[in-house]
Amino acid sequence: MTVRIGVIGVGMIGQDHIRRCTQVLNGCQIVAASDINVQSVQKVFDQYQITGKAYDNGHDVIASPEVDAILVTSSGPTHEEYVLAAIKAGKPVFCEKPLAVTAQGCERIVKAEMAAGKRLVQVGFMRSFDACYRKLKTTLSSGQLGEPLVVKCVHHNAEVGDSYTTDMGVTDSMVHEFDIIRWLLNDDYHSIQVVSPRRTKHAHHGVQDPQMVLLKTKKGVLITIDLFVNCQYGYDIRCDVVCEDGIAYMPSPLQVPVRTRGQLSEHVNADWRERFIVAYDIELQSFVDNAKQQRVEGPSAWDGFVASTTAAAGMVALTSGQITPVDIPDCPAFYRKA
Ligand code: NAD
Ligand code: ISE
Repeated sequence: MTVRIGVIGVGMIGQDHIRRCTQVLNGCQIVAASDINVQSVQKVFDQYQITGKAYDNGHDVIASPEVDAILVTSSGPTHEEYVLAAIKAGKPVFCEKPLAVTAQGCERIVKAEMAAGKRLVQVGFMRSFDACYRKLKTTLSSGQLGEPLVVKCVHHNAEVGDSYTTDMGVTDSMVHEFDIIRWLLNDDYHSIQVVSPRRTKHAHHGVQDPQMVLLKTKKGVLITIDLFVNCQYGYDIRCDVVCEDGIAYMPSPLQVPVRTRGQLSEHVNADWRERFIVAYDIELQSFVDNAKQQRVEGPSAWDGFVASTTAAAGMVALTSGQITPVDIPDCPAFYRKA
């Protein structure tokens, strides 16, 4: 069976996912797509020689009887509406992060999915599909380094566009760390603080960049996130875990360090597309394979809710500069993993 996919939003990641569904993955076909700028849909269809229906409204994609499963890749504030509509239509939906831009929006999705009685939502947190994070988790789980004490994360983008705001540092970029560190440590957050250093001259007017976040987990692990979204030199994601009996450093994706002409150098990825290319392939192939079996796995609406709740506390902390509690309710049995 081929899973017939409808895509909502054909911006940067929407196009990249259309490329992978068309040229990389097995068992799926793009049959429809929408964007508020409908001409861009036809352009993407032409680029990948797709014969599909172009709509100017995401609800038409969801309602189409030709569409089995939905990819929501439009801008963050539009996600909630489309994910709720997909749940109502009973169609599996892969939604790029953030699941919704508010914790309340994520909670509405969680409630709608539980009322539907089965998982329909996978959130586009791709890092748990990345080989480097998986190796790090295997090392930590082996117990050879003792208990984790401190996690040092780096999240650097070369640059961001004009529409990027200070808040997005927390709600759009650091949500990846909020999700992956919970997954890595099997722990939940207790508090968050955001510290704002001197601003870079490269930030667009008014944007606080860099930002430094300190999170504490319920077990007392301290996490630092060094976010710098206009670092200029490339896309750099790092994660070092200081444990009782040693330190685990997340490896880099396969790179060959080179010594030549008096220099030692190593390629730095240009952007998230390059750094996580394989992880995106695996997460979407898994969505497609599961959709064939009428099921959904991977990062859940609950994971999306926890990340956005942590981001909401981060927003309070950003304004106050104070250590702010992160209040996450108990995970419902519906989402508890075996
Ligand atoms: P983008 O601005 O390039 O694309 C967004 C697209 O959505 C645009 O084409 C816009 O016209 C369209 N759009 C806006 N409102 C719409 C609506 N109501 N219906 C249909 N289309 C609509 O942004 P992007 O970088 O592609 O990001 C899109 C989403 O993907 C964001 O939520 C972002 O956080 C997420 N993202 C995730 C990753 C990742 O690493 N997982 C990377 C990049 C972006
Ligand atoms: C972007 O939206 C992503 O999700 C990237 O993975 C992240 O690194 C970047 O900071 C975000 O803006």
